[in-house]
Amino acid sequence: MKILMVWSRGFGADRILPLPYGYLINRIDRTKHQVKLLNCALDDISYEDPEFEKSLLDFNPDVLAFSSWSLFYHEVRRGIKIARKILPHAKIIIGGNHPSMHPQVLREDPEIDFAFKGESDLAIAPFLEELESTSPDFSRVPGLCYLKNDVVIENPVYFTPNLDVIAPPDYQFMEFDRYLKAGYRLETKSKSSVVLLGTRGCPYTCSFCCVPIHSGQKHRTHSVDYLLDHLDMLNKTYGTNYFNFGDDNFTNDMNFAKSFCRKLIERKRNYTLATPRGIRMQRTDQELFHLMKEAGWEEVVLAPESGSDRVLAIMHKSQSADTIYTKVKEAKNAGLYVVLNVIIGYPGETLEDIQKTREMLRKCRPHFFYIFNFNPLPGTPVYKELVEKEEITDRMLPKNFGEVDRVYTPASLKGVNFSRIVLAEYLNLFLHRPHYPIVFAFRKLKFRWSLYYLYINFLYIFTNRSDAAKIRKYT
Ligand code: B12
Ligand code: SF4
Repeated sequence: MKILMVWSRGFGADRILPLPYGYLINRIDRTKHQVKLLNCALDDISYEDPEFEKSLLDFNPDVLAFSSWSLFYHEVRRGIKIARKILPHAKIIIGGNHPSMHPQVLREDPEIDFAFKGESDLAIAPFLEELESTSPDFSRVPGLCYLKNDVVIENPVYFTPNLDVIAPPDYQFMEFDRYLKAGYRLETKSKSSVVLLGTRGCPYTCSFCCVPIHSGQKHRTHSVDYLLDHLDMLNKTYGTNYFNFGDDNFTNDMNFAKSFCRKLIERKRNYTLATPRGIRMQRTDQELFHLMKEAGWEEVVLAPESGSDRVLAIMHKSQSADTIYTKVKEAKNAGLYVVLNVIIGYPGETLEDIQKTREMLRKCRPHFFYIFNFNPLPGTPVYKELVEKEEITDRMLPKNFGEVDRVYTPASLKGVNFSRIVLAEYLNLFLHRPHYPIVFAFRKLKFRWSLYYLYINFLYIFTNRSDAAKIRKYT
């Protein structure tokens, strides 16, 4: 069969790699199937471009694959509609975070033939076998979703307990060298950075998060040797020396994290490590921070989410606001640069709660922080709750978390100028510790983006449009 894997332009070539396809290709027998990647992000192709149509017609695939996070589904959905018109007989399949959390896409967008839930590494080969079979039995494909009599059938997902059976992604197929040439860099000015996963899954149940469902509640780790060899392979092949662990909860198994650091120190590599998606505060201690520093971490991202215990309880964060003070101190003691992530505008949050978050940021004095808008992500517990209460529609899609317009604002915070709050906190940090944000900006070469961000916030303060929440719908 001919399979065309489509990677949407919206993912961008500067920060996000087509990791799903890098993993899936390892599981497809290429002596039997002809597989091609249509990388619209790297080649800057929009679905409306004639080049997209030409690529589809030239290759004429039997299977057309799409991958999507909810954030990017606006665009992916357009691509699917256009592709269906160009290739009426191809099977259209979709995987990734969005269909995984919201398999109802099958009913909402009937152009899609099959959707995949959870991780599909071990599902893709059996799926292709069934697709080729004269009497297919799709019920045996883990995580596969399809329509039967207008009802969405969802096969149980299989999360492999032994992550090492999953080989590192195929970087050649992902065209990693072209990414590097196109300026891909993640969290660093170094041109040779990469994102990789050392663990999958998370045992916590924060109500805004899709990870426990999408990646499973059992935290699974690769072996330390597998990971170190993965780093060395990337360093040897691509000169990569800045490694971002994109894990959801890298340090959940602290013994694993410590042993990873120790072995890396023993190997005497000069790598820089990072965990840009944040590490869970309770899954750290002073020894771990010291080991991370020695192994090559320069900064740690921690996600207290809120300085209000009331909001933390609503979020099911299983953490108290006090923890953050100790953890910031420990990380700073180890010589690490500390970045905090917080969310504002959570359902049930009041101005008083936001005030507590602001106080926490001022007292902790991290080197930098990000204040994100709350975005209800499809399929998460909080999203379902808001749909039930009819506060949002079931077809609502999130926006980029840093955008000024909000997709949802709780009744308790209607009329609040969020941009003013965000800007005030950045100004406060700047006034009290001017070197913190400046060093941060220069380390990451994101200075023009910081200026742009401040400019947008400034604009919104004076036009007072920050509470103009717009609900985006599919159509
Ligand atoms: C690592 C990571 C990143 C990396 C980039 C990863 C990359 N690919 O290069 C970085 C750190 C850059 C990043 C950034 C962001 N991220 Co992020 N990220 C992740 C994370 C942890 C893993 C994503 C990943 O690549 N996994 C590896 C691949 C192999 O797994 P996968 O995509 O799930 O694919 C598997 C299956 O889904 C399936 N599959 C996928 N596609 C397809 C297609 C077909 C046809 C088939 C059959 C199967 C299939 O098979 C794959 C193999 O098993 C996820 C959380 C998670 N656990 O999923 C969040 C996540 C995707 N990120 C998220 C967000 C919000 C962001 C940011 C906006 C954060 C921010 N506030 O700035 C930014 C946006 C980036 C930007 N535009 O600048 C959200 C998305 C929410 C949503 N529902 O849309 C997630 C889900 C986290 C969360 N807890 O909510 N992220
Ligand atoms: S927010 Fe972090 S700790 Fe909470 S469930 Fe998601 S990955 Fe786990």
